[in-house]
Amino acid sequence: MAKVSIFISDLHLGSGDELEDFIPENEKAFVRFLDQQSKDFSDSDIDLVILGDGFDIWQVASSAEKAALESIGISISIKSSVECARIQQIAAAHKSSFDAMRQFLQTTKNRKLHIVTGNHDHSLIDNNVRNEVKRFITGGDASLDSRIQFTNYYDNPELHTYAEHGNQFDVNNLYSGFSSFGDECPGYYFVRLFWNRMEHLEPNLDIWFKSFQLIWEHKIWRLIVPAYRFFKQYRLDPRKFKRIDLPGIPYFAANGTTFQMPVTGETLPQFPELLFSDVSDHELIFSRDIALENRLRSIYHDQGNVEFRKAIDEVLKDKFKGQPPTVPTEQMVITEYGIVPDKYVTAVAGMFGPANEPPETPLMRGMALNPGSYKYVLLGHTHDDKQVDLKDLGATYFNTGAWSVQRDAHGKKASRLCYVIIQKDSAGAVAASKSIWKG
Ligand SMILES: [Mn+2]
Repeated sequence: MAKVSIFISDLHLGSGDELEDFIPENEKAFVRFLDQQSKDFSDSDIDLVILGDGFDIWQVASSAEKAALESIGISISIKSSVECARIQQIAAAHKSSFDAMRQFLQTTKNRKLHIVTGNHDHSLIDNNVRNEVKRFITGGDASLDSRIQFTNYYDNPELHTYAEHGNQFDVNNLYSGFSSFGDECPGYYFVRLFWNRMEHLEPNLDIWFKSFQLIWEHKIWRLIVPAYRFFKQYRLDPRKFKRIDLPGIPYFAANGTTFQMPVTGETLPQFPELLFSDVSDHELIFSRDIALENRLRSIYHDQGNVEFRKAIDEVLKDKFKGQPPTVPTEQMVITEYGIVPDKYVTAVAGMFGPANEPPETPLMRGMALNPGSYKYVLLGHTHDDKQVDLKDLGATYFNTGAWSVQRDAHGKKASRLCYVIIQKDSAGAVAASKSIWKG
């Protein structure tokens, strides 16, 4: 029988409130997508793989948490019962998706659903949380129980394919013990203490990687002071947890003492150090990134942005203890152009090596992928779909992008509903393709 694996990732099903990223138009497209795959591959064995962040448990938050005046008012402990209740909220908001997954499985017995653990749904490590997800997908049809599998990676030597979510190659979302429930990564605390409160103020800040670009483009100046305040609270929160920060720079050292908190992470694109680190520079006011510095200088001196200027002046006054520097009017010359290599491509290349040996890149599977045996490696997580041929290794890296809402540089909806299909025909030939679902 012909075999096929269908990969999608990063749906980010939420509780249907203002933090929701799986918007109704994407959900309708998902239902139609499953129906079409069901028909297209009616005679095949199908593995449907949700490659991480299928559920956005991090972004299921109570009204009190979203509107909290102080970060300390937001619980950061992970409890199985609370995580299960969050799954119930997600299932209630996305009945059509759960029904569609059930129908997909019920059509023939030759279908499995593999739910790979990501970072936003890392609590899927816990059996109670898994059972809760399973309960809503099966809808009581016990014959489906064994065909829903939870896993930290998808390994299918027959299709020469290996896949995992990819957050372990992103230092802001890296888990020191991925398999243990409750041991959260820096991104978790950032989302619960900072990000959920920002998105509560402006629901259109859907994708936090690009959110500050959106603020500059859309002139959402009312977010500047809350961003500064929330981030400062998050950094100074006395509880012990791993934080996102700029490497090597202590943040808001209290009373002149060095702040002893575990610090990790890397610069977030378009996030100016003025708001997000303790850098106090009289020349580079906003950022050490010259392009961003120039951009924000010109916004500051543009007469049309009085509100931006007022917000920045307030932040500068607080940060420089009442003696704020003057924001220069001239633009700085950009002298260095660096091409940043894609760290995920580097990570994938490092997964390969002699069979049964640990590779350079620690992957969920443990042992290296033997070149020749493995031809396709898939990751999600970045929300940026990609196909890169690793010619030396005779392999291809796919990124499955995202099914949650995405926005372009101008803030317009620009979702790319990416899926990857890897199939083996009845003659034994394996082929892979990446597509964007338009239906
Ligand atoms: Mn992720």
